[in-house]
Amino acid sequence: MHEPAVPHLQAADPDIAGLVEAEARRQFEKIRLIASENYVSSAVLEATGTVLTNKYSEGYAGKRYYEGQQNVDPIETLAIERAKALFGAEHANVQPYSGSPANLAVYMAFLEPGDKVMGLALPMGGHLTHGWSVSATGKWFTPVRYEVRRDTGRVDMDEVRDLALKERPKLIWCGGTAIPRTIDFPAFAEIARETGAVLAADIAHIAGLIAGGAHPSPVGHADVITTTTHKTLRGPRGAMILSTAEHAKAIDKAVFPGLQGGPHDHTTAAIAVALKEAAEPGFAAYARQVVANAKALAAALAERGYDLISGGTDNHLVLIDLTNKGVAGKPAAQALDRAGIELNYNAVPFDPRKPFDPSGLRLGTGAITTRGLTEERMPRLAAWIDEVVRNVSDEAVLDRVAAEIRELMAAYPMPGWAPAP
Ligand code: DSN
Repeated sequence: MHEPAVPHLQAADPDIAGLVEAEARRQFEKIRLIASENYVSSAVLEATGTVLTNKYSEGYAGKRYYEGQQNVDPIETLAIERAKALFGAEHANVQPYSGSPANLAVYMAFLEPGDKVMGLALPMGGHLTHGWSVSATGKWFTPVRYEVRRDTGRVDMDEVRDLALKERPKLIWCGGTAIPRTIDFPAFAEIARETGAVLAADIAHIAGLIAGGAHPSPVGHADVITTTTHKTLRGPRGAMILSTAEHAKAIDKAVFPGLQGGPHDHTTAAIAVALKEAAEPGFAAYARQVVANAKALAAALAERGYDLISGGTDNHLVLIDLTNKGVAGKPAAQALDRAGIELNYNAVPFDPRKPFDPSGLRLGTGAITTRGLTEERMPRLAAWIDEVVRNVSDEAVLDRVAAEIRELMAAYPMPGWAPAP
């Protein structure tokens, strides 16, 4: 059952309570491999459900537009100080509602409409908000896109430099949503310096790895850093912007009043809790284990003939091109979900298929590592994935794998779920 228990919700709204209960069970029983998801601690979960949700706090600590900030000011200040200490940053803003608003704030701080922005193309692993055509950032600014190399599946820094010198963007993004390899922040910084661009690092996926020392940090290289707080960082749904002191004012002004009204104070409190947890020694071990699991899973999949973009992974994320398996990403992802393995279908670089029915699968090990799974389990997990991908329409196989996975996951506790007394 959901933990903490929700008796008032059950009494007031059994429909919603029932669905919450079902979701907690679903999260407990499945192998969750969506690369952008995780399990928050019970403390983070509790913080998000507090009376802080009742409060309005437009402005910043000491300069609010509403009274009654005696407790909210110190909460937000704690979150800011913890973010700065954890990442070694000079400035932190913890108010963005999520990753896309955080990224929009960067445009608001540094660009005028129509200015040129350069980012990794979405089908190559970039993010919508790095100037993709359907996003406001691609409509209201002038996008220039770099790609990964067809032969390596990796970003080629010489190509990025040539494009930046030719196009002279005002803003360069590094980072994205489907990048299995280490991001070369110093090389991006050098290019930004040479071309006079602002460098923004979107570390949403790898923030927890950076905090735990399992991926190099962009601090000292990027002018501004955006991140969600709920992926490998293992906090609530939310976001932060880190920057040098030089850009602090512009960033704060862009978030409020530029783009947002009142911050979500219950989220701010939960971010503060997650940042405290990420500063504890156990978090570095978690971050290392996330990477070890991803490498072990990638190796086991490669052994079974899976075509991995870039040949493997340096972080939490593995991107598979299923073309050689004769099945598209969407039916494979749907069958895997039926069989207790939750991940997402994803475009792969140079994908000939459409984004809603692409060739690939994306998976990540942040959540299963929180559950306590280690490298030894990864060959079995790869075997299940393989069995399902080879039998996407065989209901008996999917049912059997789902039962085996339920049995395995019953041994790995999950914050937010307690066995019925
Ligand atoms: N939706 C996030 C992800 O899954 O990577 C990016 O916005």
